[in-house]
Amino acid sequence: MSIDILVIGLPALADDILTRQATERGWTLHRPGADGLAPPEIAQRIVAVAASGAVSVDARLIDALPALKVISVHAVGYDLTDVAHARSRGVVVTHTPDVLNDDVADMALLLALGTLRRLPAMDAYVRAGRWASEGPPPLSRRATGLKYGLLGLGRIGRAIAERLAPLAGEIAYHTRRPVGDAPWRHVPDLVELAGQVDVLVVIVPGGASTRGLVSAEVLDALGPNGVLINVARGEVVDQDALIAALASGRLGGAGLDVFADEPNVPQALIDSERCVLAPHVASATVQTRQAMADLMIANLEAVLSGRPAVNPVPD
Ligand code: NAP
Ligand code: 8YV
Repeated sequence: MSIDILVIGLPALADDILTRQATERGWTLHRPGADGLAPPEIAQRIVAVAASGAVSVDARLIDALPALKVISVHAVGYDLTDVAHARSRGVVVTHTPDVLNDDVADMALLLALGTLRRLPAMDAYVRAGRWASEGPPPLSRRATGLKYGLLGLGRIGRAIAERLAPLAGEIAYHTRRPVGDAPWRHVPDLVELAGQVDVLVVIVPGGASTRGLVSAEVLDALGPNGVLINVARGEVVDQDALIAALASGRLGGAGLDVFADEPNVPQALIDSERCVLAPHVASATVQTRQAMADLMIANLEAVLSGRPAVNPVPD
């Protein structure tokens, strides 16, 4: 009996890996139609969905698949999957945690150092011949010895803190609950943390509970010499407030891998010399995307074989 899987929006490498392995496993892959749903003639047979973390797996899609057993998300962030509704239908939701911690933490460090030392602007300065014609560029800012704050200290947040520890003057963090074994200072209030640090790194899940968490008030507390780094989800930051703070000089700079309406980035951010921008690539290395694809497939294999999922999303 064929096992029919709906594949939605996977990054190219993951799609290639799944396609190659499907044949060996007796899986038949299907793609959604223009309406975003499974083709009607096979919807009744779909037992699994394999989806990027960047696509919505909502109640409408789930309810159109009466035989669905598992939604395997190719991401650690599953904020675009209606987990509550899936569970109400007895559908298991899985994700791909841990294998991407190092890459995302590396990107957070890269964005912090690149923003403070204005690396993209320096690169452009040399390429434009301005060094020869104008002499040395303006001075930038030392990264070592600064006070770094983290919004979020989970799997990736800890990896970021460990990378910052050798160069930071101090590390503090804000989470809803202190992390028992963390050697860094917990600050119960985000605005208070922002007021105490030079660089604030955002690494919390997306979704309703964190939407707009980095508000105009937080950005003002971070201040005109403050730098915001976001490798979480664009929606966690009030993007209009961020643009206004940068334009008015009330915020010193921003390093952003994620945006409110991807892949659309506001021109104000593109034009800002105090921003370093990346197209949601924190996990986008060959090695990590291979590991994520392997984990996505292992989760499919486990649930479709009647075994417990490898990485079910937490309750
Ligand atoms: P995790 O291990 O679940 O950690 C999440 C952290 O966020 C925890 O410390 C949690 O602490 C904190 N948190 C959650 N809600 C909060 C709130 N309202 N206020 C303050 N802190 C809050 O997750 P992870 O593996 O580190 O991944 C984090 C997120 O990074 C993912 O969900 C995803 O959105 C994003 N991500 C982005 C990329 C990229 O390509 N840019 C790649 C991977 C992941 P408490 O629960 O105690 O508050
Ligand atoms: C990518 C991510 O968006 O893991 C996440 O939460 O945001 C990134 O790894 C994901 O890989 C897209 O499928």
